Amino acid sequence: FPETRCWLNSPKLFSRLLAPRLHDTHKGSYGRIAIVGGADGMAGAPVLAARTALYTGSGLCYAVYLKNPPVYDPVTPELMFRAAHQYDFSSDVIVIGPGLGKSPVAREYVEKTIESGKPALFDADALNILAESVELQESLADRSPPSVITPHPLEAARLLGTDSISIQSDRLKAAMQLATKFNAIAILKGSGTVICSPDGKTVINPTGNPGLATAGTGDVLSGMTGSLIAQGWPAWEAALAAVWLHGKAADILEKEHRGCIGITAGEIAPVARNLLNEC
Ligand code: NPW
Ligand code: AMP
Ligand code: MG
Repeated sequence: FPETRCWLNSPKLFSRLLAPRLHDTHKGSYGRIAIVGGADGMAGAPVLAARTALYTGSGLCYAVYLKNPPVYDPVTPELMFRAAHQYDFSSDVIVIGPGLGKSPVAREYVEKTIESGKPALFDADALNILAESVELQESLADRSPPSVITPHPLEAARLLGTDSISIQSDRLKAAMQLATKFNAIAILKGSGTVICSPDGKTVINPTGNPGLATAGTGDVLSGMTGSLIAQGWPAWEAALAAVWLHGKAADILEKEHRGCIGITAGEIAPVARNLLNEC
């Protein structure tokens, strides 16, 4: 891996990509993002992702549910909720997977996302659905707009038809295989997240801590990555920056709480907001 970089200097990356907001500007200038997911029992996952998108600067954030969308989120009433049949794929970026489930209608929305012509991020159950369909895998590999996939080691194992021990035994190789097979930026999550592009760029992220080993942190990462893409960042830079920012926010929370026990996923986005504003 000649191009592997074992560290990132993302604040520099941010200052290059985060243009100061003009005074004469409006929400339409900062992108529209849709998060598709939220099957029964996992209604919180799209909310975590969509709140994160809001906190990291997206102009308009939609959470799209296959059925029974919540009426509103009392903590962030800025979010807009849609039932899937009301969603027309016109957002600037689609994040699909947080709490999506694996129903036939979930599969249909993964297929529609692949065919949407929009930058798209596939996470969680969208990856599990892809793992079970060679047809969907081929259409993902054939699409032209940027794709990002964000598997944890078990999801990566399902995608590559192996087990998580093999994935963990050579994480760089696994990330490269994922990026090549799916023609997507692959974010192989876990301690030392590996980010790989289909053209062979590979980076290992230095931020983050075991406090992130808790429910919903992956859903937050998918919202954060999608949010930067919705705001016009190139997908590669968005992936690098979001992974760095997500881990750095957790490192700040670890200091604040005097340890990494009990960090909750919902705390990450407000800290990431402060980091972005400081850049
Ligand atoms: P083990 O236990 O080691 O064999 P699943 P999920 C492994 C939604 N959520 N290193 C580990 O396997 C998601 O969005 C909803 C090594 C672990 O047990 C999905 O749609 C929430 N191994 C859905 O739930 C909050 C690792 O993977 C197994 C690893 C299911 O997603 C929670 C879990 O994988 C959740 O986000 C690592 N770093 N990380 C909500 N509030 O609505 C993971 N593993 O079985 O695919 O389940 O990831 O929980
Ligand atoms: P998920 O399993 O999809 O909820 O994603 C978990 C998130 O937490 C990913 O961004 C992982 O990289 C991160 N994470 C989990 N465990 C650790 C760890 N021990 N060190 C650093 N990051 C972690
Ligand atoms: Mg996850």
